[in-house]
Amino acid sequence: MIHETKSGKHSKKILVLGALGQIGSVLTQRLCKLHGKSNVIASDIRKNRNSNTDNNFIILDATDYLAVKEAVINFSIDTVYLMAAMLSAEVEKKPAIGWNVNTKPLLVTLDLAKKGIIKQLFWPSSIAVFGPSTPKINTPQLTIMDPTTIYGIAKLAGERWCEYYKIKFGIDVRSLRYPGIISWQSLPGGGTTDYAVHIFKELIDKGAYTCFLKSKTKLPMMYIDDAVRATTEIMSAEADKLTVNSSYNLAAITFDPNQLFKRIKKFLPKSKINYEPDFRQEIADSWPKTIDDSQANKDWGWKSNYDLDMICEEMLENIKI
Ligand code: AKB
Repeated sequence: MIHETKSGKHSKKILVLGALGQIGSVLTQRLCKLHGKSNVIASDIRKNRNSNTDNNFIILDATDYLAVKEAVINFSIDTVYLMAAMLSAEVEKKPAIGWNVNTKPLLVTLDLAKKGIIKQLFWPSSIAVFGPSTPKINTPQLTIMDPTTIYGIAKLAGERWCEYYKIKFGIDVRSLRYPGIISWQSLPGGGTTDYAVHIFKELIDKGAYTCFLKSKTKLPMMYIDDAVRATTEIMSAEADKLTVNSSYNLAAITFDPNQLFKRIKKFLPKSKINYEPDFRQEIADSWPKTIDDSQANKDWGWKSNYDLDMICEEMLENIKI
């Protein structure tokens, strides 16, 4: 259902599933600004102690078909951002739960979209869809995909489901392959790229950080503001401009732990780091180092804004987590 705003413009009625997560929390705030607070329903499986739930917040299990359907109908939702997820390292520890969390809500929402109950759907994919045989530098949009994590396998399967439903049933589902996301609003949990957030907090609090990846492990990364803007931009792009039916490559910057540490040290000169790589090293080694996102640029004008210095400044200024 389309809703009339005060300005007379038609507004979307949005449900965010997983609204308290690393991306979901910032995205929800942005959607409230863009579409009006009353048009955004934030939901998550539980309330967090520190989370900002002053939006219209409901407890909702994204894997529960009937509960999601009921929420969509009761709140006259037309657009769903499905941000509920478990990240790579956590899923390796709990593969069955991780598989369920990362695949079931997508099937739930795709089915509701097929039935015309949801009109537009966003679903996040990841650079984890790539694997050891994928070209690591400037990884193309379409290339070898042989993920070696359950998380990556779930994301790749999800991309295929999105493409299938889009082609077969004409549903409007849009998706991005997020790189590692750097944010100060909430601590990420269970990801392989999370060191790039934890390092800030630890160096501020303790002046020292033990990194779980090797110093020269380059990975594609992105600041939260870029990630959220990419998400809202792809959702407002004209449908006939979108040539990728699965999920778009998305890129901003690439760095390794040593390069990030050196930049932070400029601001916090007494900082120290040491390296104790664990099982996450193997995951990181299987992922690309740089991503070719030229298709996103061509189709809907994507361009990142934040370089490493800008990210460091924003993180050090804002970090309270
Ligand atoms: C993770 O590290 O698992 C995520 C991702 C790259 O999808 N940040």
